[in-house]
Formats: sequence, C-alpha cells, structure tokens
Amino acid sequence: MMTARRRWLVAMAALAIGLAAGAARAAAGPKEIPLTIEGHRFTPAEITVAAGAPVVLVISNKDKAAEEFESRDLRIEKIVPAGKTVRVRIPALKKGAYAFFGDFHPKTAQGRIVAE
Ligand SMILES: [Cu+2]
Repeated sequence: MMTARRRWLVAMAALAIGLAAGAARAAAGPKEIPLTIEGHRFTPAEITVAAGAPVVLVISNKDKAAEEFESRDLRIEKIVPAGKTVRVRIPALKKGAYAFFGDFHPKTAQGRIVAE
C-alpha cells in the first residue's frame, strides 16, 4: 500500500515526464530561421532550406521604417513594423530558388530562399 507521500511523489514524477514530452514536441516544430532587415537590406540575403520541409522565418526589422517582406514566387506579403519581429511560415518547397524583396525598399532589400 502506498503512503500518501509516495503517491504524491509518483504523481509529481508523472507530471514531470508529461511536461518534458510536451517540450520535446514543441522543439520538433518547423525550423526557425532568423532574417534581419537593417539599412533596408536583408541579412542573410540568401537562405538555404531543405526542400520538402516547412520553416518559419523570424524577421527582425532594425530600421526606423516599416518594411514589407514580399515574395511573388511564394505569394507572401507581411508587414514588419519598425523595430519589430514577425514570424512568417514558409510552406514545404520543391527544389529551386524563390525570390523575396522588401516592397517598401525594393531597390536594396532583395533576397532569395534556395531549397535543396
Ligand atoms: Cu507588397
């Protein structure tokens, strides 16, 4: 027969295992790739991803002006306010190159995602 204390320890151990499993599942989500906007340019300007797996771009705008991350190839448009960070989900891609640009500063803000 379990004592009350032992029952409590077993319950806490089960809870800890459950929390660890939840954390492992969260970590197995789409890969996150940082992308910085500074001086109206993207860094890195070329992002390599694995074909067939979605990723999340974590786009930080360090400029004092808003930018819009845009890709006609991917049909994505997302405003990134000045000084803010936004997350953009990129679907699983076939092998190839997919251009993106900053719609508010297209002369300098250019980049591409290469899926291989
Ligand atoms: Cu646009």
